[in-house]
Amino acid sequence: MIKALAQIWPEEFAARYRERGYWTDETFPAVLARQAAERPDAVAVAGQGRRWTYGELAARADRAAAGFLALGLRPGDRVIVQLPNIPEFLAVVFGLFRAGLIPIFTLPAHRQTEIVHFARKSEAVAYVIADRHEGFDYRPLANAVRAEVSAVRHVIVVGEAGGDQVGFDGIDADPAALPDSAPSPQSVALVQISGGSTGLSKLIPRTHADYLYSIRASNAICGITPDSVYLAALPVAHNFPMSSPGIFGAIHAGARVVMAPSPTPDVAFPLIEQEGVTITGLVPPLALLWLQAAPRTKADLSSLQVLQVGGAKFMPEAARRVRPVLGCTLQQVFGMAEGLVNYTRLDDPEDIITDTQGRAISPDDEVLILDDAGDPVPEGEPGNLLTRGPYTIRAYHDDPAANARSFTPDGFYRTGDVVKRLPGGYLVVQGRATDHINRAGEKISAEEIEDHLLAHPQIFDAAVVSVPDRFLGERSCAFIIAQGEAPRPADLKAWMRGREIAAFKIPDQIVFVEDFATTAVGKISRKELRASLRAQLLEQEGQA
Ligand code: OOB
Repeated sequence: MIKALAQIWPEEFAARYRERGYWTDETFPAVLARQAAERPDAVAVAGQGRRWTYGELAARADRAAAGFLALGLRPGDRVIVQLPNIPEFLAVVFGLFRAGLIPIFTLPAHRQTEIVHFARKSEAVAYVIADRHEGFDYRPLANAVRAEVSAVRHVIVVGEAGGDQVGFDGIDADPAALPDSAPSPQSVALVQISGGSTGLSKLIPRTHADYLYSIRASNAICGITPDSVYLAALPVAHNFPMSSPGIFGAIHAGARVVMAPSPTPDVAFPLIEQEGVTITGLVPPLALLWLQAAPRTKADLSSLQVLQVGGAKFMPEAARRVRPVLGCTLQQVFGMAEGLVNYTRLDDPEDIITDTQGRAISPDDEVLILDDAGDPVPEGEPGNLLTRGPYTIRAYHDDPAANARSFTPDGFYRTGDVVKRLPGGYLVVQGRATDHINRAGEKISAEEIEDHLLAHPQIFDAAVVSVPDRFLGERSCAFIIAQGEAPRPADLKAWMRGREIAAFKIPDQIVFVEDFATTAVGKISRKELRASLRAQLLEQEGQA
C-alpha cells in the first residue's frame, strides 16, 4: 500500500484561511494555462541559449504531461526531480503538475545515498535528471538508484539518455489525450525537503492552496509585475528561489525567468545586463562575492532593483553596503521550506532592512517566541521561534518521531531558530537551538554526518559541529576519536565521498582528539558535547 501524501489543517483553520482569501481554488496547472492564454508571446523563460514564450512553455509542458502519462505514470504518482537551472526545469515541473504527478525536489548536489532515501520515502516511480551538469554525469547515478529501489521504473533524461533511460524530448505525446485535470486545491502539489537537524532529510508536502498563497503574497511584497525579470541564481529546487517569490512567483505574475547556470559574478553580471534583470536572490556568501566584484565589472547592473539575501544570516555590516555598491534595494529573507517566510519590505527604513530579517508574510502567521520552559519571553529578548499559519505545514510525510519532536500538540512548528522580535513584528535571527550546520545556506545535520563517520573502521566516535567561517558563515568540523591508527584527513574525506553523499556534507575540518572528556561531570547529551567541543576549538583559535 502506497502511503497517501497529504497535508491537513484542522477544519476551523482551513475554513478561516479560505474565508480570508488566502486559500483559493487556484492550482499550479491553471497558473501556467492562464498566462499562456493572456500573454502567449511574452518570454517566460530564458537560459542556455533557449528562449521560450508562455505559449511555448505551456505547449511543452502539455506535451510532456501527455508523455509522462503515456509512459504509464498515473496521477498521484511521485517523481524525483533533480535538475539544474535550465529552462527545461519549468517544462518538466509544469508537465508533472498538468499530469497530476507530484514532483519531489532534490538538489543537483545530492548523490545516491540521498536520492535513494528520497525515492524510498516518497515511493517514487520515476526520476528526472539532466544528462550532465558541472562535470557530473547523472545517468550512472540514476542507474545505481534504480538498482537499489526497483519501484523507480522510469528514468527521464533532459539531454542524451543512456541505456533504457528515456529522453525528455522523446516522451513528447499528443496533449489532446490529456484528461481535464483539476486537482483539488488542498491536495499536495509538490514535496520540498527539509534541511534536517536530526538524521536524514524529511519530506515536506506542500498543497496547491498553501504554496500558491505564499507565492501570491510574496509577489505583492516583492513588487513582481509582468515587467519583472527574475534571475534564478541559486539552485531552483530550493524553496527560496522557487517560491519566495522565485521562479514560481515570476510565472504566476507573467514575468520572465532567467536561468543562470552559475551564480558567480562572471556569469550572473553579463546576464543581468543582457536580460535587464530586475530582481534576484542570493545566500550571504554569494552576496559578499557580488559586493566584491561589482565595483570592477564592465557589465551594466542598473536594471537590478532588488537584491534578496536569505538562507543564512546576512551581517548588518555587509547589508549596509548593498545599496551604495549595487545601487539597488536589499531585501532580507528569512524563511524555511516548512513554511513561514519573513521579508523586509522594500519601503522599510534603512536600519530595518540592514539589521533585521524581516517580518512574516501573513497577518495570520502566528509567531511565538518562547523560553526553554515554553513561556513567552519579554519583547526584544531572544527565544525559540515557533510558528503556525496558512502556509506552514502541520506534519512531515510519514515520520511520526520527527513530527512529535517538531510540532507542538496544537500544531505549531518548532523552527529550531532563536530569534528576537522588535516592534512591528520584525525578527532578528540570533542563532539556533538545534544541531545543524548552515554552510552557505545549505543545512547539514550533524547527526547524519556523525552516522557516516561512525561507519569507518578506524573511527571510535565522532561529533560534528559548526564553526564560524568568514566566508561560508559556518563550516563543519568533525571531532574524531580514532580506533587504533587514525586515518589521514585526506583519506577520510575521500572515504566520505565514497559514501555517495552531497559534497557540501563532507566535513571542512577534521580534528582528532584522544577523548571527549569535558569539564562537565557525568554523562552529557550529544548537544552539550558538540557545544563543548565547539567552545574548545574557538578558544584554541582565539575566536571565543
Ligand atoms: C531557507 O529554507 P531552508 O528550509 O533551507 O532553511 C531554513 C532555515 C531556517 O530555519 C534558518 O535556520 C535558516 O535556514 N535561515 C536563516 C535565514 N534564512 C533561513 N537564518 C538567518 N537569516 C536568514 N535570513 O533557507 C529559506 C526558505 C525560504 C526563503 C528563504 C530561505
